[in-house]
Amino acid sequence: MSFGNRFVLVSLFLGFSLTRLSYSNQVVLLDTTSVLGELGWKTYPINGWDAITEMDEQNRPIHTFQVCNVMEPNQNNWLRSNWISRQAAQKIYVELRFTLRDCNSIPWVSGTCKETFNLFYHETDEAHSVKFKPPQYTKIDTIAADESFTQMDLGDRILKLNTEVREVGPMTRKGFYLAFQDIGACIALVSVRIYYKKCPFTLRNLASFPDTVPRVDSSSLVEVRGACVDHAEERDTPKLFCGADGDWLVPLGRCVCSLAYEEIDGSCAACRPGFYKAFAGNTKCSKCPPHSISYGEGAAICRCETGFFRAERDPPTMACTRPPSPPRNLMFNLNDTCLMLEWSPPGDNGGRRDLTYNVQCKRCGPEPDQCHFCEEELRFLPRPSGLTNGTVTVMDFSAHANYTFEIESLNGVSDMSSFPRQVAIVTVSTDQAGPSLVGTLKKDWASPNSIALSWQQPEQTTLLILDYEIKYYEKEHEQLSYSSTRTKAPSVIISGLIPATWYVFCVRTRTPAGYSSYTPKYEYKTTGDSSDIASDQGQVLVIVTAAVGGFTLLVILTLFLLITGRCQWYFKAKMSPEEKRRTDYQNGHAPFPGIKTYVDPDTYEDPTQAVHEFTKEIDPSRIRIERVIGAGEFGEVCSGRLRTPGKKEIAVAIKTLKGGYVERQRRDFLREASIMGQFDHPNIIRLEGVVTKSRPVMIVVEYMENGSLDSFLRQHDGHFTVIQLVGMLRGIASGMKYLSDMGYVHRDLAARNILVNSNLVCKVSDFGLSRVLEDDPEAAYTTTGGKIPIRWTAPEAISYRKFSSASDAWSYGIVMWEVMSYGERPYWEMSNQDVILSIEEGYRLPAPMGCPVALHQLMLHCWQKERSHRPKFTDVVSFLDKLIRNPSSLLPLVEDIQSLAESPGEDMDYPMFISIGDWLDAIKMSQYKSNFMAAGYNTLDSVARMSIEDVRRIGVELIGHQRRISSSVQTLGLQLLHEQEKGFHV
Ligand code: ACK
Repeated sequence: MSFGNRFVLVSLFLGFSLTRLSYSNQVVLLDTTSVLGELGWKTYPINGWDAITEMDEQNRPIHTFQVCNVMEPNQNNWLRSNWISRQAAQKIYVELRFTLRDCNSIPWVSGTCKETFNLFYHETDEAHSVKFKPPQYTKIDTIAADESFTQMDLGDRILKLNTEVREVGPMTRKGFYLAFQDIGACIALVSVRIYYKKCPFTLRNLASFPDTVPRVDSSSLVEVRGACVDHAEERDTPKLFCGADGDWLVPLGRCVCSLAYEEIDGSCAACRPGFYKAFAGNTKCSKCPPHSISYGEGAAICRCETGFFRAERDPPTMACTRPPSPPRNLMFNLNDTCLMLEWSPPGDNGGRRDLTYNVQCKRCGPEPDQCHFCEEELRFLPRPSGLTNGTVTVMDFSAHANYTFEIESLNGVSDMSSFPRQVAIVTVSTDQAGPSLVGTLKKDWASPNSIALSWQQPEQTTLLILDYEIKYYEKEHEQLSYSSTRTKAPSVIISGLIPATWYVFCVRTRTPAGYSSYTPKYEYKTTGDSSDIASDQGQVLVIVTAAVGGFTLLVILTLFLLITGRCQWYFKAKMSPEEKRRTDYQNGHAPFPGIKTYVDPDTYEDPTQAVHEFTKEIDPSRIRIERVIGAGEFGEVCSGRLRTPGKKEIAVAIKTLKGGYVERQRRDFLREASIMGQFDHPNIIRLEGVVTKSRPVMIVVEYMENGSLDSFLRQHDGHFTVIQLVGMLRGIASGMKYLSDMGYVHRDLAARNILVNSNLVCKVSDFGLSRVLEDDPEAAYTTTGGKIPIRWTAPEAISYRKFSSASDAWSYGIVMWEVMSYGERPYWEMSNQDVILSIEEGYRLPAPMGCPVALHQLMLHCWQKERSHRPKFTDVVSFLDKLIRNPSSLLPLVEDIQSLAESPGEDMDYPMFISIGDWLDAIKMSQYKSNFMAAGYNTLDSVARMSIEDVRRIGVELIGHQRRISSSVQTLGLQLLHEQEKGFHV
């Protein structure tokens, strides 16, 4: 018995709605509800499944398959689909919609009625002519109804439609068949839908991701790389992962809109006119900056308006700018040695901050067409171009010339404008500025390590020649360093040169009106080879030996003068035997407890670290350089002003490091600042800060109006009271006490290294040199190879470089002598070797004229051979304090005491001579007695005036002998001269 027709009627009657939702992540391989024609499925046997096609309300066919052979046992009815292409599917889903009759609701069917059916599939590559062979089919599942229905339900019009979905896979063949096996149920298969899942095409983060089929293994994801949409570019690789259910998971990376495009609704659109976008990114297009415009769509940069420019490094976001107007208020200030040009910034800086100035110089003859450019001839400080402040100092200009200076303001777009540049112009005549030149240089003689040069005095000079400055340097190292020395005579002997080396020499005159230009360069290569350095030391010994004779002469001569009662200024100093032995501290090892200790910058692995630690970096815009006041070893020393926010502007001295330095020079230059920066005392020159982050590198210190103590005293000879002088000495001692308490040894204490301010306060300066004394013009090489300012240095420091606060105390004694003699040169013109020998012999500088006994006693105390016997600076300070408190203690003068001496010749240790013969014997040059006689030299007075030329002329041919005699003659001559200046006569 078949119930088939009843089912059909019922199904149509109930009018199932088979409308389906479409899922974007499903690819449908078959949907029986959407097949318009015949399905063509096969049934076995013929009387099993019934294919019934009806039309729905929209006249679309509804394909159903029904079977209901519930009354007969052993049912085996098959329904087989057509071949279905797998397409890209790896796993397929079969969705069945069906109704199933409850067996209990059918009478007399118990035992034969079933409530399930079976679902099978068979994979095959062949699409046609495949015979149905049930054993080839693989069972997918037994399908039961979640809900079956009864006859009563039908009466009540309740029909229960079941939906079951089964997964099948992995599929490997091109296609497959589905088969439904009925074993005696009452079923109506209303629809079959077969699909597979995919992750559908999507756009995320401006990248597109294609349709992607997930893996069969539901636990692993498919990684998919996205492609940037049009006008977008990758930032981090855009990625998505396709999950088994066709969902996109874990978005990574992104694309961004390219330049000239911005994101609008998930895609990249071109910037509108008047807008631009210079960089790829997630930003919007911006309005064009001032003085620029974009006409079309999609601008990456806006074009500058006419007359405006963008410098190469200007960002596109910056406004377009233009060249500045010329500087204003150009003025000059001409003094003895330098010309200062000063101007105000331009009225219009063109909209930029990178304003600089260039100076162009033209020197013109009487005719206008006789002009030439002259930057090369002059020295500009800080430089002729790229100036950032409205000032430049010009040096080395010639007197009696007309210079025209053009100052041009520039900024980063000046080179781009084709308009002629505007400049500020000033014409300067140097008629009154400087003295005339000296003539060319001439070599008199030379040795491997020295040279004698001479030159003509300038002819028509109305100005007094103060001295000549000789500048020289190794030709190879022109840019690195040079040395200079001064002389009053138009000749010089320069020693300490390196054998077999090219040197360059030039000279200029100094007058009260300033310097002349330098002479043309004179180049000379020293003779010998490097081994001559050793023999050079041999020569020093020869000179020493020779000097012994010279010194002996000096001593004898002195004693002679003492006997005659006319010499008051050179005597053997007596040392107090009662001096207590001082230890330790005088060896320079033990800084005062509780006081900050000096840290040697050389102990830093990185010396710039010391600079950072002990100095303040100054922004160069706070410094105004006003004029050059001198030449330091590393570059010019200038005076100027320093502005500090919230403080009063102060006067400063600025030491500059000249261009072309090597790293070692920069380090040595800044070393002084690292030292000075550690000190804080009213008698130590105060460091304001350094400029290391821009050029030129500078050290800025407090300004000392009266400059160096030695020249200051020379200029004011006899002007001060003893108390004023003692006040100065007290200040220096106090500064030195502070240094020694900190454990710092100065090594180059001398009046030239003391600076004086407008209140006569003296401050110790020049700290760079405690390690190298290379740059002190007074420093000379010793036989042990070091360079030492012999006249100021304690014997133990000269002989074995034992520098300590006690050796500083010796130097302090010399400074006392310099002060009390108003800047006289210690040991006058005696040679360094003679100084060494005379000290060794126990002789000490005599008291200068008008020197209180107490002060000379203190000097002698400082010059004790045994360094531990010398006073500490703390003793010096309290001693001087006592003198200042009790001025009457300063009344007794040394000359008064000496005039009371009964017998000045008592302590004579040396034979006395007054003849040329005795003198020549003393210096072991007796063989030349007849030469002197024959040439008419028969008094010491006449010998004292001899030049080395004269010595040569009388027939002394050996260079060594010429030197020995000259050196002794020089000593003799200077002593006699000194004697005469003081009103004594030999
Ligand atoms: O003798 P002066 O006038 O004093 O010439 C030298 C010149 O610079 C080269 O060193 C002067 N000088 C150095 N430092 C200062 C300073 N802090 N204040 C004023 N002048 C200085 C020195």
